[in-house]
Amino acid sequence: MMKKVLAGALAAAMCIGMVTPAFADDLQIAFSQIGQESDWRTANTDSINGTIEAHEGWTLVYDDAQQKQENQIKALRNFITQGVDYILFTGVVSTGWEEVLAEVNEAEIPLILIDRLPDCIDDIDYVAAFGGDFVEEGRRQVAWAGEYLKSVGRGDEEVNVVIMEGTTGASAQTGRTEGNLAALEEYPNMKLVGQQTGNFTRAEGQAVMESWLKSIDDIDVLIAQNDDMALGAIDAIKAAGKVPGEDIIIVGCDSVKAAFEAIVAGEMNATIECTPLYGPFVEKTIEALENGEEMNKEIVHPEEGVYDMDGGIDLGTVVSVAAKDVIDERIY
Ligand code: GYE
Repeated sequence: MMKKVLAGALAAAMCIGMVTPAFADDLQIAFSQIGQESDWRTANTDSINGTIEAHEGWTLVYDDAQQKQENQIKALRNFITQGVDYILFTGVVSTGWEEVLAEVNEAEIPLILIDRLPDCIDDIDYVAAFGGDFVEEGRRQVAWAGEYLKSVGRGDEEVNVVIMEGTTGASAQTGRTEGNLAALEEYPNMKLVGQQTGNFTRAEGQAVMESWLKSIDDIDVLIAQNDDMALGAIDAIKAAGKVPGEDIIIVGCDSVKAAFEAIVAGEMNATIECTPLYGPFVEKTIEALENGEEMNKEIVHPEEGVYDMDGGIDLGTVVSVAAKDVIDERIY
């Protein structure tokens, strides 16, 4: 009798929405985000947080570390104390995570690695990993410039190249730098004359370009490891009375809408795609794990394009597409 009454009360509560029907999979999903340095990062946060918040029965536990490793370590320890069900993690830099990630493992909280992967990846347990192929992105940046120069008859001309790097020690910076430098070997006409961090932000990109324009004669090509720095540099180039996209060839990375706009305006030449839209991957992964599926530890790289003024530059692994043809579809 008592059981019946309870069942009745429960059914009534469910009808009026007091109890979510999916109480069996009420999950707390924690995300330790790096900060908010770029358009890419904003889109990444929106994609992941939006997906989790929209999912029935899932609760988001979010922390923005404001670019500080110690804040990320604190956040991870808080997630453990709270007993969350999943942890999503990207590291502002790649070193120094052994201890805290071992604590996550000891607490047996499934760890999903996204974006910037930690150096200790082979020594920790994780259930899935997803992010850009940074070395390939860096290779594509330089290859685009090299192939473009060939296409306009400047393949044998000696050109001065500067590399504006992302946050020092971030896997997105070390990987892209590795790819940039390896590809430069393939284009002997491209001479590296400057290499400095702009920390993945517009403001620092502008400041670094300002100082380069004062100290280096004749910069022909700027490789900026993200679009925000390229956009900051464009402001500096204009302020110095030069024409971005013509006097200086500019290749960014990420493929955010603001970069497409700069390309369409003729002020930037190309951007290598690195998608920030991780929400669907996170959702699929957690759903699969909840269904008892085994995941493998393979690092999943999304398929990504290259966008420029006219399209048609062949980079071996990908052929570029004109930014004007895709700009309307870009949501970030
Ligand atoms: O390219 C940059 C961001 O880690 C892939 O970080 C990410 C990079 C992205 O701030 O814009």
